[in-house]
Amino acid sequence: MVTPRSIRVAAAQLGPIHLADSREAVVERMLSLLRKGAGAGCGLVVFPELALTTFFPRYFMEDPAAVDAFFESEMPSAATEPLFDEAKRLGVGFHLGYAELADGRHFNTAILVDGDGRLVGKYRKVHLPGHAEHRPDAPFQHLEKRYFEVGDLGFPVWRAFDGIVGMCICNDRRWPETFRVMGLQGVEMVVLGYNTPEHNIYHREPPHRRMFHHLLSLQAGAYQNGTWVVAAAKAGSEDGHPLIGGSAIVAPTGEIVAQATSEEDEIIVHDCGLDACLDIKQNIFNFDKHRRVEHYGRIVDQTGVVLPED
Ligand code: CDT
Repeated sequence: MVTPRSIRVAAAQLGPIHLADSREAVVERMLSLLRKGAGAGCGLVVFPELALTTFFPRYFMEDPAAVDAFFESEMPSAATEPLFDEAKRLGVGFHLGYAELADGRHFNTAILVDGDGRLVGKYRKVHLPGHAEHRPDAPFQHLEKRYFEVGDLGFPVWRAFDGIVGMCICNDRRWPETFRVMGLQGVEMVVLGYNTPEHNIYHREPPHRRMFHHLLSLQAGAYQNGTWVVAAAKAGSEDGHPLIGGSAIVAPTGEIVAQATSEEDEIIVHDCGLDACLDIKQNIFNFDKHRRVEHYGRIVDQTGVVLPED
């Protein structure tokens, strides 16, 4: 008899982290969420993007040392070692986003660690939103293009947790290409963290629309690739700068099966049956049968829009 494959997973939302909060204090909060996840029987706990500090790309900094203070040059670092140790002791895997300084290069990075404490994989954010130049007139900055290089690892997936797992980070979730590249490798669960400001610096829009687009992106990515999606927010007001909550677990049908209700530290849990991916993968989105790559050339040959001739 074939046993059904299933991962009980927690999205571990973090409430606000202020500039004055130490890494050690944040890791204490993460340990509490990790233990809650383990107590609920989870095999995997998903933490947010840049989980160890405030969302620092909102600040313009000229001093490279001030920027580097937000980065980790080793992982585990002294501050995060307790998280690795406790996860291994509990037999729980985790996903963690952090700012990575690697041989002088800066990336917005996430890792996946299994229940034995083994590093399964590393992902570096590809779609960096925002701008590189200081915008003194804006109410806050979004300087990811200044502080990070574009990720150089692509969108790999890994065999882990009895399934096929991939990662992306925040803005990546808005791009169908992100999910499709992993879908083409048979991904069954995409885990991701995000810091999404409640206000759009480019044009006015109500906060409910920010939430709508966040959920729309997760749900579309899940359904169109027949995969679970587990998304963990850093939420709430960081030194007066609000971030949306809405951490969610989405089924391969595109339906939301669990959603955070607060903008504080909170876990949401779901049993994700991996064979639930099969109906979508083998039918409506059976890539092998139905994709028409001969008509998709523009997706990789062209970056911006090319308008038709007048
Ligand atoms: N962290 C991150 O990628 N945030 C972006 C904000 C976009 S507005 C510049 C997001 O897509 O949620």
